[in-house]
Amino acid sequence: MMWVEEIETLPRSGLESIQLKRLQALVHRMYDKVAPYRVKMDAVGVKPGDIRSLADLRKLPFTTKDDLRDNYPFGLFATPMDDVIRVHASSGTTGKSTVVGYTQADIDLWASVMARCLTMAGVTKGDMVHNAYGYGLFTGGLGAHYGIEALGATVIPMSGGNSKRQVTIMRDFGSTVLLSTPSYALNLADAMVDAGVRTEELKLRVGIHGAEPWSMNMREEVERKLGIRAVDIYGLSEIIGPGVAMECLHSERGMHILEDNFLPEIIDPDTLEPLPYGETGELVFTTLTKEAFPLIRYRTKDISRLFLEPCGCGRTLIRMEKVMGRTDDMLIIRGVNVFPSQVEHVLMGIDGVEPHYQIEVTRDGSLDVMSVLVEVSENIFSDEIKVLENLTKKIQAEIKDMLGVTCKVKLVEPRSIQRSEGKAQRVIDRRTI
Ligand code: DLL
Repeated sequence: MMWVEEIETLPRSGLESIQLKRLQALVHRMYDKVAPYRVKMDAVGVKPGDIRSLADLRKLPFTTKDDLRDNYPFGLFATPMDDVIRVHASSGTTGKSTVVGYTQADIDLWASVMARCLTMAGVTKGDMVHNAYGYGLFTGGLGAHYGIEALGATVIPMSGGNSKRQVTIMRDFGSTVLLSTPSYALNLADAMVDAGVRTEELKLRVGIHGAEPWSMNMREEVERKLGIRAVDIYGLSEIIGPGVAMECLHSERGMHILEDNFLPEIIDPDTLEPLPYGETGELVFTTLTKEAFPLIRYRTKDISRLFLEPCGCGRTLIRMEKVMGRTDDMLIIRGVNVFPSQVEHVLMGIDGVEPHYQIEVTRDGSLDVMSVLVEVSENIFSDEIKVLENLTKKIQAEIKDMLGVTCKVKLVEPRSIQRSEGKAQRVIDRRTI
């Protein structure tokens, strides 16, 4: 039972009435139990009783990463520590890590949303699920693990790393489903080639990849190299971990949000005004059902779009578009806004280029210089200089065409860019401001 039909196919009105009831209870609880949030509500003069409709959500103050940092580590927890049975943490690029907590009910909720996500990808209790998300403070490994067990499938708790062994186990145990970051999936594809294992020797059917942005072209690479169908999964520690939204096998684009638990909004990151469905902006979530670490209007910094068009799978849950960037990973190169995922999209559309790249930004005097390091395939690398030169020019021209920035392109040997076991590091910004 992990397709909760009565919830997932509800007409909007039915779903919204569930959301409203849960929201009202949440706001009361947060106001009573979480002092920093009460202070914020008082500052704007909102009382829990003011939330009479879902539209009243906009009256409530946002929560940001700074709020989490200011109350580090446990200051925003809404239950006594005695009731908290697990913590996770994610390390940000700067400063303190973000700490999140779970009660037993939260862990059960997490397992059930994750199991519902797996179901969207066609995973059933008959599957052998190879879980290569990192175990530990990162939410990926353990979050997926409990979901796989709740579904009744068999979990292989691999965690990341030791790719050679992963390939052997995948083959010997007959793994049918792979869970990993998209960059690590490609890493495993390389390891397969090294070990001389062909895709036909594996039983892999579907890959469930998330935790970092990946372009549609990258998806094709993963599908081709592993001989699988690859789908997107989205989540973040603050909201629960993996299991917030998931692409089903019918969705041409976008992921279903489990909005009976996670209420989404899109806002304009500058004016902070909510945007209508269909418009692109910053994704904001309110957790409707969590106990230990609920959040109201948490600004994710992820850029997406919400849309209600019906999906072939029959679910009425709203969908969010693939996250291709964050408000804080946008590079400004000589005044032009550049997202790493746009560079990836260009690269993956060019023959002879491998899906491994890094963007380095430096400053020459007062001028930003963007260099793209990209691996080329073995046969191209050993080809004549002329071929390499032409490829360099082609990449430069296509990036200029698509993004409007001139960049340096450096073709590097196969396997020379550092491989990730979890999230790939795509950008090295060496500018000092
Ligand atoms: O990455 C949770 C997760 C684990 C999701 C495994 C999916 C699979 P954090 O480490 O807190 O949590 O990082 C959350 O990663 O705000 C996004 O910027 C990014 N992210 C997560 N999933 C996707 C995705 C986990 N499918 C942050 N596409 C989020 C693009 C994603 N970015």
